[in-house]
Amino acid sequence: MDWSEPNPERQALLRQNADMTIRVGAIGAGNMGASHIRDLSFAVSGSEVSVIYDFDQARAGALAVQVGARSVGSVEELMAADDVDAILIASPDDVHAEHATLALATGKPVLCEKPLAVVEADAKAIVEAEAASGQRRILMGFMRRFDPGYTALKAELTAAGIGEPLMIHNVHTNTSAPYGLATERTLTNMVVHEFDISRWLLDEEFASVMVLAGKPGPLTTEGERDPILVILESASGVIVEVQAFVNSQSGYEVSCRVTGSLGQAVMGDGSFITRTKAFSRGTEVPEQWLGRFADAYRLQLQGWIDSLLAGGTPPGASAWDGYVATIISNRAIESYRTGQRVAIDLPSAPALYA
Ligand code: ISE
Repeated sequence: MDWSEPNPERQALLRQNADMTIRVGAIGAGNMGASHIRDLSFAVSGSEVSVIYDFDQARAGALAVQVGARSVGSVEELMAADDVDAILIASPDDVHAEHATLALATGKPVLCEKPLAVVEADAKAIVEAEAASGQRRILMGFMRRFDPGYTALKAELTAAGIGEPLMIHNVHTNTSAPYGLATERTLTNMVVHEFDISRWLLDEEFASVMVLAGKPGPLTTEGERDPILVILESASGVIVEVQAFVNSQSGYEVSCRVTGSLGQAVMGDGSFITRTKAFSRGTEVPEQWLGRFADAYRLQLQGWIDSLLAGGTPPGASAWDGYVATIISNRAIESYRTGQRVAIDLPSAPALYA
């Protein structure tokens, strides 16, 4: 069932549970965590945020006051709380795996921000633990799968649209390095989105990856490379390129051009207004991603809450998808380090993810 669009079946299930509210415990009150917490409190129906943890306790406390939650002093306390039905993980990338492992052990449903893990072995352990539990509890925060732009693009990849996809070119820029620039982090934090969304668009796996790091931009940290070009080849031979530039200074942009067997489809940068003024014409470019993907984040959260109220499997990317994205990013790091094209061999998926 597609939980991201209103439909009668979904509405009937929701009516049955109309008096229920999912109380979310949120780990992380930074940029992303605060955005999710506000959405779950004010923009999504059927949810509230009951408990917040952040390593910066003042930040957690201030946000808790705004949304009518309470803040706690540890992750363990949050996870065990009786007034937490579901857990949101929006902590720093390096501790996602640790928090997802703890959250799985509680048996509560989890929305985990990307990446599932920075290191492949950690992602593998989470998938094994979830598979052993026999139930899909983790929804991965690959929100682009809910973005109206990407869903419209996927709809083009049919005989009625541009036909079979043959080549994809992505551009992904950030204005400046959000947490200091390390090229390997560009792969695990930023290009990980393209690893996931391209698998989803193509509906097939990747067979190899190659990272090319050319001339560094003027703000690139000594010893690091930015921008980079990542070239993936799918099992059937589709070439997917990702041009990633963390320190672009030009603003935040995500675009995707698919060359198909019958035509081309381009998802632009999300700017819908062209202003003409003072004898020039142009569009505004956001500084950051929260605005560009606001709908995607909200639809993802609503889909998650609806699936919990209806007792169904969460929509969107699974822990398995998170694991595959981590494997690809780890092979991309190997390619960056060695300068070689690196093969991607995926293990077979446990039955839970079939
Ligand atoms: C950030 O962490 C995100 O997840 C954004 O969606 C992405 O576009 C950006 O490049 C990342 O730094």
